[in-house]
Order: sequence, then structure tokens, then C-alpha cells
Amino acid sequence: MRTQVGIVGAGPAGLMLSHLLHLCGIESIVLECRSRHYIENRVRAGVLEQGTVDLMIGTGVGERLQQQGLRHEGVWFSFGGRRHRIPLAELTGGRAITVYAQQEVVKDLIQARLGAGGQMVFEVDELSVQELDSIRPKIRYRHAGVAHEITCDFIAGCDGFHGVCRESAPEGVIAAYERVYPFAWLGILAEAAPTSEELIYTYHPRGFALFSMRSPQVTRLYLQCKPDEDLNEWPDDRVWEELCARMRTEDGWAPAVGPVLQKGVNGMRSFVIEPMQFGRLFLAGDAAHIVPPTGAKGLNLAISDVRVLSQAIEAFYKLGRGDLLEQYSAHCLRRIWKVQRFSWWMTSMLHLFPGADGFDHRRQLAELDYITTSRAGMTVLAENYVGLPME
Ligand code: RFL
Ligand code: PHB
Repeated sequence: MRTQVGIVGAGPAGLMLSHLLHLCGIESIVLECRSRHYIENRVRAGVLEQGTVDLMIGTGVGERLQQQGLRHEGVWFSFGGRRHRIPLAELTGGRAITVYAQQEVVKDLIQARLGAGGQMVFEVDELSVQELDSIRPKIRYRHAGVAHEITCDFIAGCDGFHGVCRESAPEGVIAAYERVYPFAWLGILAEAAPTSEELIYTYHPRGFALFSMRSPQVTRLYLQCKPDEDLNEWPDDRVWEELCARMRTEDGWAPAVGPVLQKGVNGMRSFVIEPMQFGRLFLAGDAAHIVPPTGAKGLNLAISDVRVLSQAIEAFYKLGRGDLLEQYSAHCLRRIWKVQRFSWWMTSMLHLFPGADGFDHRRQLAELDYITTSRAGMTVLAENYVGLPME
């Protein structure tokens, strides 16, 4: 088999890349180790930046997003028993975030690719990438017990943090920079009408908590827990008790309690590789970087990477230019490091760190006070949260 761009991974990065390439007449094949059903039901991110929303609408995959997405023009920070609103749209010239589940983005992109006759293979096994420094790199894999090989012009490694592509570059050519945080998030999806129309990030002496949602009937909540937390120790009643203890405010606000539909624990890290390319292998999304979820940036960064990559690949085929491909990593990393900084900062401001003392606590409160009262402070938060411009 032969294709122009072989794409490993059908997450938001791989699917959006395939879609963008198709729109400029470039052929790709997407290879995914999980089933279509699995990836269409995997509960993950929920917050889309303005630029992600604009890209989906502008490229014809925004119909359901426009019908079902919840546009939020503000976000709340709660501390010392009080909630404070940051008016995102007012501070950023009308930009906002949209709550729309990642698995819905995945469904919309799969639908668009299949509708356009795109090639996707699910449930592949034993995938490997070969001859990366040649002009004809190859992807080998098994599907339904049969071995296959695809000869490509380029390979896009969009296979997430645990994928195989990043590890396939020779030793020593890629450097990694990392911070692992001493806590995790326990997240639940609950059948309960959201009691706030906008997200609430809570700083509390018992630990961080986050109120989010997926629809007018479903709430999404998170609480800071130990990195190795055992879910068996968290029956639903205990989760609700802890969430309410952290989130309830002086004015009596609290999340509504309801049946828990899903529960999970996720570790937190900041991770970046440099460069994000080797020969004809280009890494994008979680395969190249991880952010702690506090800034709601992972999915959005994945989308901004593949936007840059699709433009570089288009310039190669249409204009015979290789320079944009050469600059791919440097171009993406400028934005990635700013988003890393923001995600690290939000995480540091809002979580309880082991060993923190009264000084740390007061410093965090002062920072929250500043970013919710100073117009300059609020603007710094707002312009990062709705998404820095895509250059
Ligand atoms: P993905 O989505 O992990 O997709 C990679 C795909 O590659 C497949 N794969 C392979 N396929 C073939 N062969 C192999 N050897 C393979 N190995 C792996 C995998 O099955 C998978 O389908 O990466 P991508 O596309 O880079 O997308 C990144 C996002 O998924 C991720 O950054 C976000 O989910 C992060 N994130 C959030 N991001 C936001 O922008 N806003 C949020 O509100 C937000 N909240 C979150 C989050 C992530 C969370 N978890 C579970 C990590 C909340 C949580 C709890
Ligand atoms: C979510 O709704 O899943 C969500 C919202 C904001 C975050 C992280 C996750 O910062």
C-alpha cells in the first residue's frame, strides 16, 4: 500500500490532520489500535478554545458543535467561600470557550472522513514505523491477523503519550523536559443538572475542585486526590461529600448531586519533547507534549499542532517548499511552551502541595485575589484561557 501521509492514531490530532489534508487534496491513511466504538466513547476533555471552534466551523465539521456546544463568556474562581467571575469575552474582544466533549469532536471528524471516502483502519496491532530518515518511510502493522505495510511520503505520529512513534526516533535525537505533580484528579460524570452555567475552579484548604459540565443534564466534576488514589476507597457518597465540602460557598451554592455515570483517576504531568520531528516523522498532540488538565489545553494544543503541520505539508506538495516542514517543531514549540507555562501556573495556583505551609497558602490566596480583581490580572488569565492566537 502507498499513501502520501500515514497517520498513527485517531485521536483529535490524527483525525483533524487527516481532515485538513483532505481539504487541500492530500491523501492520508489513519491507523488506530482501538475500536471505533471505544474512541467514540472515551470520556476526556470538554473545553474548546475559540480558535479550535473557529477551525471546526471553518472546515465544515462544526454543525453539531454549533447546535450542542455550550458557549461560555465567563469563568469562575472560588476561594475563601466566595465565587468571583472573570468576564472572558469582555476582556478579549468577544472570544470565549465552548464546552463540547472530546468524544463528540472525535465522532464529528470520523463522520466527515468517512463521508469523504477517507481511509481509516481501526483495531490495528503491532504497529511500527520504519526508515524514518529516508524519503519513503514505512508503517507496518497487523490487522485481523494479516500483516500490512504502507509506504508513505511522511508519517504523522499522533498516537498520544503512550504511543510508539516518539520512541521510534534513534536514541539521543529527541530531548524530553518534564514535571510530575504530587497529586492527581479524581473525575466523575454525573446525571445532575449543572447548578452553575459556567465553570468554577475552586481553591480550598482540603484541595482543588472543579465544576464543569457536558450538557444541560450532565455535570462533570473533579477533585484533587493522591497520585496513587485507589478508586475503591471512593464510593459515590464519599466523592459527593468531598466535592460539596470543597465547593460549597457562603451564599449556599453547591453542585447538585445525582447518579454517577463514570469515575476515573488521572495523574498530572507537564511534558515536552524537542524537537518534535525526526527525518520524515512528525509528532503532534499528546505524542509530543502533555499538560496538566488545569488549563484545559491538551486537546486544543493537539489541534494547533496539526494545523501547522497540515500547512507545512501543503506547502511541500503545492509549492515544493521544504522549509515549513523543517520549521515545524520550532514553530509549534513557541506556542506549546506558552501553553505549558499557563497550565503549570494554573496548577500551581490552585492545588494544595504536600508540605505547603501558611506562607504558601497566603501567597496562593493573594494571587487568586489579584487575578480576580485587577483588570490586568484578569486579562492575563482570560487571553490565555480562551486561547492564544494561532500564528
Ligand atoms: P489521543 O487522544 O490520546 O489520541 C491518540 C490515539 O492514538 C492511539 N494509539 C495508537 N494507534 C495505533 N498504534 C499505536 N501503537 C497507538 N498507540 C496509541 C490511541 O488509541 C488514541 O486513539 O491524543 P491526541 O489526538 O494528541 O489528543 C490529545 C487529547 O486527547 C488530550 O490532550 C486531552 O484529552 C487532554 N485533556 C483536555 N484537553 C483540553 O483541551 N481541554 C480539557 O478540558 C481537557 N480535559 C484532558 C482533560 C485529558 C484528561 N485525561 C483523561 C488525560 C481531562 C482529562 C481527565
Ligand atoms: C472538563 O470539562 O472536562 C474540564 C474542564 C476544564 C478543565 C479540565 C477539564 O480545566
